[in-house]
Amino acid sequence: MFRMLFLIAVLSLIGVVGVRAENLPYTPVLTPNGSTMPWVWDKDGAKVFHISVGKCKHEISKGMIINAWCYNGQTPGPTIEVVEGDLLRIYVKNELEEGTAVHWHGVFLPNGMDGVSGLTQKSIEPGQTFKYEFRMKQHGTFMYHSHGDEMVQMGLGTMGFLISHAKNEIKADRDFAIFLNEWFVEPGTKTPNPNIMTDFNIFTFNSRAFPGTAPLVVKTGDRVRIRIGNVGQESHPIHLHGYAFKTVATDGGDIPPSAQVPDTTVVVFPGQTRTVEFVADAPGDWAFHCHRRHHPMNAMGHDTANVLGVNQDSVKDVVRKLVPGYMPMGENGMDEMNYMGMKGPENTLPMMGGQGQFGPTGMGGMFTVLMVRDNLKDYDHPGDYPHPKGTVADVVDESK
Ligand SMILES: [Cu+2]
Repeated sequence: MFRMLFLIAVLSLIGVVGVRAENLPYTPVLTPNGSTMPWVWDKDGAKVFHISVGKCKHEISKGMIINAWCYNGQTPGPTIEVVEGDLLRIYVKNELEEGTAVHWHGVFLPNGMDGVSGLTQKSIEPGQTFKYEFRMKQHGTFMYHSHGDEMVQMGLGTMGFLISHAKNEIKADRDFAIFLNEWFVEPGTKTPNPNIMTDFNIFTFNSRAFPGTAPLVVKTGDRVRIRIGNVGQESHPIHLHGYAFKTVATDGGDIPPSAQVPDTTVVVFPGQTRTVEFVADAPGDWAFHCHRRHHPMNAMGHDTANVLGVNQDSVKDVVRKLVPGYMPMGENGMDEMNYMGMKGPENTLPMMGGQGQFGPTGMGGMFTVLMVRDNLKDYDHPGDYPHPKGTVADVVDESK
């Protein structure tokens, strides 16, 4: 009996009492490197969520931990997942040292529940708990984020998904949610600088930079849905290799099939969500990344001199007298960064990282891998893709 009660308590905590996963009318959304927010039923049938806004330590990737501002100790905050028609009751406790409010981005609700400090409600002062309550009339991919001292609070990580499934949803086999963000963390320091307006140095999927981003593992033939959200400062053209997808919805609603255009890149501007779908019919390890050239990169100085094509032999000896061990770089490109293993300042990621089965990938930042495999038993990391014989580009002897 005790065991049973314990089990029910645990299941309540993860919010599946009465709605076992296999009976859900939807495929639960996966937030890679993140989590889904637990909820419980209230007596009147409302789904109850608890959010605390506070500070946390967050790992961007192995070797880099930042002082972030978080929802329930995480950035992005846990994904809130509901069904169209649900009554939501959300308690928000402010554990910061300044006021805040939580805005439910894209959601149609009573004006006083919109979560804009000063405009639609009093600010949630430190130590206070506010209750938000509204019925979810829509389905789609929405967001929640700070709407009090936004520049600082969102700049340090206070954002998350609010996903509402349609009542008669076409189930995806794999349904992923990825939040975009960019940060400026001065090399050697730990607190992101929210005052930076344009020159960011860390670019993240769900607040993780490659190689710290979890791969998206799917089975050949799976119907895949990827929901992408952005409340950052920059737009991000998110690109998938090996496939064309269709953008099926925005945070404004579903896109009619007649208006869905096949594409390989979807631009997600600040204040937007985009939901893309495709059938994973091509096995392999397919790159999924932001296509801005500096965004699948980690902490780099952008203000370095351009020495591409410049022979630095003559300056090397002069500089070495001043800076012992100085290594001229960049003459033939930056790829050598991959192989040097140079130690950067404390708490900084190498500009490029990650290892593929053929060597260093020369990637960082907003980058992960869609791993599509035949005959998977589960969705654990499937290991290297076994390329069919004769299908890998390789060196040839040109004399033959
Ligand atoms: Cu980008």
